[in-house]
Amino acid sequence: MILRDAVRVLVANWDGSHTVPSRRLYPHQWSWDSAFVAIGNARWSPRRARSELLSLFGAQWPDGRVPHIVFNPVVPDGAYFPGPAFWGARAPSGAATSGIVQPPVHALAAWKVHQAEPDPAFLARIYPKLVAQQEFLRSSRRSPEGLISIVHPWESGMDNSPAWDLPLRAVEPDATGFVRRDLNTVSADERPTDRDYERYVSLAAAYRDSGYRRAGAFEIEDPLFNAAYGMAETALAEIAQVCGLDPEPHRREAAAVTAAMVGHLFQDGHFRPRDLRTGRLIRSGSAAGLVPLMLPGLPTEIAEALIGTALDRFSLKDGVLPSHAPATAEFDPARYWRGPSWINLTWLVWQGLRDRRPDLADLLAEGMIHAVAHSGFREYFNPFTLRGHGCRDFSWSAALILDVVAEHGLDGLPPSGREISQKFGSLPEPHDVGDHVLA
Ligand code: 9WN
Repeated sequence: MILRDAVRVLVANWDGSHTVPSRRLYPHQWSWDSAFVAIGNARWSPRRARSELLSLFGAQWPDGRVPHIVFNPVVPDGAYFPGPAFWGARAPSGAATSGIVQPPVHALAAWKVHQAEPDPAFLARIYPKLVAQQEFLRSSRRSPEGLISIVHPWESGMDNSPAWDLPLRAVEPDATGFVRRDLNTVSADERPTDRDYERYVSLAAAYRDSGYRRAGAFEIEDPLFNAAYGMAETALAEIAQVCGLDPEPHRREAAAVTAAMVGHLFQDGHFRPRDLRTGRLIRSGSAAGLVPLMLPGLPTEIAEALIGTALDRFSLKDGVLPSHAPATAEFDPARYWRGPSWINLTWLVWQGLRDRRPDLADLLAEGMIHAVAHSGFREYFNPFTLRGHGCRDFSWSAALILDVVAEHGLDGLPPSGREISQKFGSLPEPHDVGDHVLA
């Protein structure tokens, strides 16, 4: 049932060569969404998975950047804000795109697609594009400490994280009266505030006006983004080997960024973002700080400290990962990236736990399956009640569940899974819970 429904969502969101994250809320192609979708599609249609990645990289810029949105020309400009007219950018392919990026999880996706159905020709085709993506980040975004920076909260993928509250205060809001489209689909109390949007728009406009070259008031070294960059090098080493190329430069780069993260971002049992404007670490409770668990070269004592943090501050034993530590003042269980559980973030941490702590990885796998069984393929979930929030039929929630089930199984959940069921078993069925999503 879950598997069939997941495939149904992915088929409904398929646009001929790629998948939209959500028909109404996000009706174009998004960068890291496509990587997650490819990972899931690899489990039932490797052909679609390859097409998903190749279509995204078809809109790669000459400098190697992979834009965070590739706009579908047949979707009206007003369907999403900010649309193509705002960004004013085009890839050499002719596609209208945004000019910012998202976490580079694509090399990992390409490697997983190949593992699901070996296809050296696909790897040979995508490898140079993936390398160019990394080179853009190295040449345009790397600090002397060896860490990659982001220039907009949208680049983090966790746009409305409380971690960005402080750095965003330095951004002058744009009050020119643009029209938000997201509130046509999702209730305002589950989305960023208007003030947040005014700052997002002002920052994006300033970056656009510099020809997409100069960072504005927001410049951050984010642990999730850097972990994705390091994982990409690890995956590129595997891909290079299949392509008969030298994997060593990729291994060295993965080791270097891992060491830089440990040296500069690790503090008090957690990886923190660093604000390049102040030079200070941001003491936030974002679950982004757990994602470096994915890095195979992370020293054991650091990984153990991180797992301790996940257990103490994120209650990982409950099998559900909140996007922000529940004990913090800014935690909100229903608002976009400020506390709800997201399947992609949980999946990334699950990847990092599978070898290190299979018992905890199993709990997270069961928690993800339980969330979608309870509330459907929603965009995010209340981490205590599993009530669904944001849009419905969200592509990466469906796709990554296919990957989790393929690895973990579905039936015969061990006792920990039954405990989760007992905990949430008395809640009403998904469609009776009075969702905040407008019809
Ligand atoms: C802005 C598509 C994207 C995700 C992001 C998520 C959200 C966009 C928005 O949706 O961001 O890029 O309009 O809110 O934060 O991670 O890629 O699903």
